[in-house]
Amino acid sequence: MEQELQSLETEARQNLQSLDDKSLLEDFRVRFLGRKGKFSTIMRQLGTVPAEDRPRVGQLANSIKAEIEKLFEAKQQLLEASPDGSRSHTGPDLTLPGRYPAPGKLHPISQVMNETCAIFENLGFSVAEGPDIELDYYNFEALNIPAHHPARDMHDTFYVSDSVLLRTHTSPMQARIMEAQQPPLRVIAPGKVYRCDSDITHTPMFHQVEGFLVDKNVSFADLKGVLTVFTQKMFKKDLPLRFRPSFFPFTEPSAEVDIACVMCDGAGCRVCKKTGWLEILGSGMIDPEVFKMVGYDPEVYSGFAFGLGIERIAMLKYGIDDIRLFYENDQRFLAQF
Ligand code: 2NL
Repeated sequence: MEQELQSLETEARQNLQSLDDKSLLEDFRVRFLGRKGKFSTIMRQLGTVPAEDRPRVGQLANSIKAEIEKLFEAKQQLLEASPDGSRSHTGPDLTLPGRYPAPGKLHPISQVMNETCAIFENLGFSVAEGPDIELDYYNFEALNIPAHHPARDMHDTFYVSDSVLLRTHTSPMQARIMEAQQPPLRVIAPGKVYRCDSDITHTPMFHQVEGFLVDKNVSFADLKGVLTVFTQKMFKKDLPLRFRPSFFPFTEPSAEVDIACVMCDGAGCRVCKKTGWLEILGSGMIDPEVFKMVGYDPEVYSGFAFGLGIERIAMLKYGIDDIRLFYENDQRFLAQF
């Protein structure tokens, strides 16, 4: 009888395992656990078991009945839980394709920033980073923008106190370097800059790379050469360039640099406002007043400097018309780079 009980458990277990339809549950219950079912049938023989074995066999019978009931209830719950009540999902579906972990990558601004720095590093420039929170002195005074100079209005400065501010450009780093080191110097300063301004072409924080070169006999031709190499490496090889006279307080003469429109190749379109040209950076020969401020003799040394906005370069390079897309962290946008 003990053997019969053991094999009943095995049989019940196998039956339940292959049972995959709710409507068959009741049938199972009647066949195994019902009054005229298999378990009751075996139990009817208990009277024939010798009296001294009866307690042991009775105990075994109880535990086997409990086990079958437990398995039955578990199965019942599983089938009730499955949506169509017809299939049991007892494990992962190994025939489904796997899910790949999405690999992380650099933000498009970081990519363009790294690319910009790499181009200048290949031209012999070293990279210097400075503080985002700057002294008014390095952000303005040392760059020939004294208090009440009209150029200050254009910078929409965030002030921390009267003499401390969030840098509005990365030039303060350049002033710090010139103050601390003697020419010849070739340095770029990449980093975040801040201006109180926000619309489709301005964010309150954006990225700049500024560069300068100081030595004896540096001319505007050197500036043109370096910036031509940069724009052609960043965009494409035979890209026409235009140097347009401009004004910055820290350079004289100054020029804004345009490239032939990358959308229409200079034919004129919506992006270049029918001019065929896109402005990509500002530049010039460092003003003798800046040299005097950092203690260089403008009769001995000359140099050029330039500043470019990374977001602007990235927008032109990838044809993006709203700068705010860079800072919304929408995966559908970021995954494209
Ligand atoms: C622009 C214009 C420019 C500079 C930045 C500079 C730095 C020193 C001395 C002289 Cl220390 N100049 N930087 C010069 C000309 C233009 O940036 O439109 N940037 C986005």
